[in-house]
Amino acid sequence: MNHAAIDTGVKNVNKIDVPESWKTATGSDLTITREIDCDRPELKKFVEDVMYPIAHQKGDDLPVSTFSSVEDGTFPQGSAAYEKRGVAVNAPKWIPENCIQCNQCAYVCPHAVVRPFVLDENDMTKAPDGYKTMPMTGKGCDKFKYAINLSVKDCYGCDICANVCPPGKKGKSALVMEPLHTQLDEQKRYDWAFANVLEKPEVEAAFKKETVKGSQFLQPLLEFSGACAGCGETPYAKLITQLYGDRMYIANSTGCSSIWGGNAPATPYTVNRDGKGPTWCNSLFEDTAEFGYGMMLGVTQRRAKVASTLEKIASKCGDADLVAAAKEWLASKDDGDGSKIASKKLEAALDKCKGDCCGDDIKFLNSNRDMFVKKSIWAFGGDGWAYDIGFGGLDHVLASGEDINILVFDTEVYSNTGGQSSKASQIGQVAQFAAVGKGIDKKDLASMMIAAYPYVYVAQIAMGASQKQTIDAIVEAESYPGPSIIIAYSPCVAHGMKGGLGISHEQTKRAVDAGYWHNFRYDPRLKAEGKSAFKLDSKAPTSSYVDFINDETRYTSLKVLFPERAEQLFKQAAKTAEEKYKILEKYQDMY
Ligand SMILES: Cc1ncc(C[n+]2csc(CCOP(=O)(O)OP(=O)(O)O)c2C)c(N)n1
Ligand code: SF4
Ligand code: SF4
Ligand code: SF4
Repeated sequence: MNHAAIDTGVKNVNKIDVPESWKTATGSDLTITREIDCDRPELKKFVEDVMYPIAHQKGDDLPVSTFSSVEDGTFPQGSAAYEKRGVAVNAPKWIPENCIQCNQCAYVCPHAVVRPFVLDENDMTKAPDGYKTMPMTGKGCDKFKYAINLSVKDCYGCDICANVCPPGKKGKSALVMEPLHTQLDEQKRYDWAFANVLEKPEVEAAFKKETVKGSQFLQPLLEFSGACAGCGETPYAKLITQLYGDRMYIANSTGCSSIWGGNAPATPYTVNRDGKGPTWCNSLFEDTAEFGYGMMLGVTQRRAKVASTLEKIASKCGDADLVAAAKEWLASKDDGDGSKIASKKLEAALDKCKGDCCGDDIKFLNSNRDMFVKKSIWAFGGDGWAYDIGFGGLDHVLASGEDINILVFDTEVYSNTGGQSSKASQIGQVAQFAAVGKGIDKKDLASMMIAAYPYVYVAQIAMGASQKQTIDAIVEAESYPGPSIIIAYSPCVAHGMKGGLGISHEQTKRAVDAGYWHNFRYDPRLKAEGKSAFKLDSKAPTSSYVDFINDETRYTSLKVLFPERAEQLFKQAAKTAEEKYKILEKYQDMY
């Protein structure tokens, strides 16, 4: 087939005359002095002075003095929003009359391009021309209008949102892909909504933020990354930032997630209206869990000092308001949302306090306000990190019993370096260093952790198979006051899905239906309640394992090169998966 394509190409070469003037063409002046409209001075300076020149291949010309505000390597968050690459061929168009307001499009978009907005009457009077809305559904929300807006210049045209959008009213989809140039006006509408439409408390009351729909009314604090179109890693990270991004620390392993997460000079992690967003850093490929552990220890020590100072204040301070605020903070300091409310009150009391009786303590508290809100500490990385190179550290950190969350993007290969086999690769899978198909089974990291450490929260998730189980696991892991690990099935270009990554959610569902991947959760808290700690979320397989893998070139390429070995390995893989499901069923009684 490839030879025929090449031959056809050669036969159909057409001569195109280019203008004479091109012979003497000179480069245009790429010394960029483009001004951006941005109310964050540090970001404006960075984008104009650093990001744009680098993006225009002028980085080498920048004098050292340009970096005077970022000499320690800290880049301001949110610069990716100023790239506006406009690379999609087709971008989605929203058709309100078919929309059922499920928010799934926003949930799955790998690039955070799709957002639902909720408008009140006042917003509506200011909406720009052509702004489309529909009456909002939901308890207490009938006074609002609902809109889906798209930052189309950041879209990659992956199709995932349109494929996931359910056939709504009249059986028609509410998102259709149209040529990008026909959708560019939508950018103005998105920008207007982003800047002007505020969150509505009634919406949060009607739709809990820990649900698929409710989570999508929250601002993603990871947006417009440069991951491949349709990347299966980013939607998990985006969702976590929607839930916890304003109080989150991320230690990121080297791999795709450190590249789409921090592809200098642009930074896709961003901040909310209060200037709060994830603190993110990449150390090395091999030490991410330890790096996150260090972040956790630093935060724990600093917060412990804040707590002991407030205990002192609560017992001896003469400012009654401050004493009340200190007591409230001490009671809720370990509760994410509760600590936010208590911290606001504490800051207000500190603003009013003159420090007459507890001067040094007040000074200390004022200089440690960033520690008031409880932090959500995460280590992110791929399977190459978690299963192989960083496993020793990951094991050590989970064994510590400390409150830290680990998210593994399981693409079943080292994606960022071209697809080398890892211990997460499956039997029969072709990858670099497994050119004849991997001969042995995938390492069962989740079972190892469950068996070794009864006090660790462990989950396997696959967003395409269950959006609900994904968010449930994330919420449980984050709220568990001990170590947690979530292993997330992440479709990747390296899988060679025959329909492309646009169908990755359907394909992931097939992976679970065929027993290729299993979703489950092990929550130590349930044991304490006298229940089984292990919940097998995947049903028994209902379709053929081999049919599923036959739709991905990481497997079918083995059939082309080594058909007999392929047949033998695929059979072995299917049998192993079947046995694995039976073992998982037993876990429900064992744990
Ligand atoms: C010690 C070390 N070895 C090798 C590398 C090169 N390297 C960078 S990322 C990477 C692969 C990462 O794979 P994985 O952890 O699975 O993450 P993914 O890219 O799949 O998200 C490798 C081998 C490195 N940075 N450090
Ligand atoms: S096509 Fe892909 S990148 Fe574009 S909005 Fe839809 S899901 Fe997002
Ligand atoms: S997925 Fe489709 S139906 Fe659901 S909110 Fe998005 S556009 Fe509307
Ligand atoms: S190579 Fe795979 S994991 Fe990496 S950005 Fe692309 S799709 Fe995502």
